[in-house]
Amino acid sequence: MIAASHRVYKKRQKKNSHNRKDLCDATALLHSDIIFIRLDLRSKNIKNCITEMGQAPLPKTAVAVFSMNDVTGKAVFVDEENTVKIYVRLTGVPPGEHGLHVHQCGDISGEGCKLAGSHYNPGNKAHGGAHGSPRHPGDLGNVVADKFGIVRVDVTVRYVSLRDIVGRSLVLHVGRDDLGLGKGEAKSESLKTGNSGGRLACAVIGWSKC
Ligand SMILES: [Cu+2]
Ligand SMILES: [Zn+2]
Repeated sequence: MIAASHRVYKKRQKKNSHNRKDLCDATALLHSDIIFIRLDLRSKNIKNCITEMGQAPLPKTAVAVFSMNDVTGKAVFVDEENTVKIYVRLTGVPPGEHGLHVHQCGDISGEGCKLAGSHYNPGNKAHGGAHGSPRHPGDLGNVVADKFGIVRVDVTVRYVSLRDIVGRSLVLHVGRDDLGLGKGEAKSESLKTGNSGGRLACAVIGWSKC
């Protein structure tokens, strides 16, 4: 099989023409009946663009599967236009309200989910609920377990995408989240964590329906 190579285009960039930075060399390779065009791209942006085009689109759904301290079930995250819908379905949860947050890290090993880190809070804002401002993008408010220990709650949050939270963790707390509204001595911690107490169970958020 014979291959022939011809340099068909070569133009040095002009000092006052930044467009030409990106396409400095092009080489056509004649291989059997196929012509391959090789471009030496010198712009990082164009390289990144082509790299992204070559990747499969990200899934629109993620899941956090719980199996810890009698808490089992899952939360399903669905990416929609500018919002993420979260369908929380759990059993084995002590009756009552429990704070629910996306935490910074996806490490759920060790005692009490501590390696999950703090609330996902890239903008360094004060803690809040699932809606309004201020809030951490990881703040999902409270979920309620009924007398049978079943949680069946749907939460919709804005200003966060699955790309931001996959690989992090979802943490269910022992107590109720005060949503940043704590007063007096409770105020300081309220603005950080919502005073929702220890971590009852946690699960890694991962892509699903891939
Ligand atoms: Cu939390
Ligand atoms: Zn928070």
